[in-house]
Amino acid sequence: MSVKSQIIQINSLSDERGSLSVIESNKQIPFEIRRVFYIFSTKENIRRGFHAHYKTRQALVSVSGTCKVFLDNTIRKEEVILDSPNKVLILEPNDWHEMYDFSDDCVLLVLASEHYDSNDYIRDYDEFVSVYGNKQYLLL
Ligand code: T46
Repeated sequence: MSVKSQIIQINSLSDERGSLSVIESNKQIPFEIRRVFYIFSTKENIRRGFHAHYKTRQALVSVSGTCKVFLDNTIRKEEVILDSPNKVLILEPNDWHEMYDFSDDCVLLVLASEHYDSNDYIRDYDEFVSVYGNKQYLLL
């Protein structure tokens, strides 16, 4: 697990027809993909997320439009702007995250390392700090 967010730039295959981008397990992103979901038609001024995970790693890419992601791993807080279908943000389990400022046309694609399990979520910030806050020295 890292203390800095990992942003991966992938290459598009572009020709006279347009562009195609590829993300494969353990190639462009550092984990096996077990689940794919996407967030779209997000209403104005909505903020989503507000959680970290115990196990799940995720890759976020705005395949259309833009949005912002706030990250907090208890020792650094950071805002990342997802504004390109070739910019992939890797979220580690210890990254508390919130997504906001979705453009009307934003489609946020998420590739996850685990199947859906509601027990893998840490939705209480104090619990998040107690789970990860005193372990950060291990991540440096
Ligand atoms: C995350 C961010 C980036 C399912 O039934 N299966 C699923 O795979 C997912 C992702 C969600 N759900 C259900 C659970 C809720 O009843 O869909 C509903 C909305 O999910 P949630 O409120 O968790 O959505 P976000 O946008 O707050 O968070 C989601 C992911 O859940 C989360 O893992 O990291 O996107």
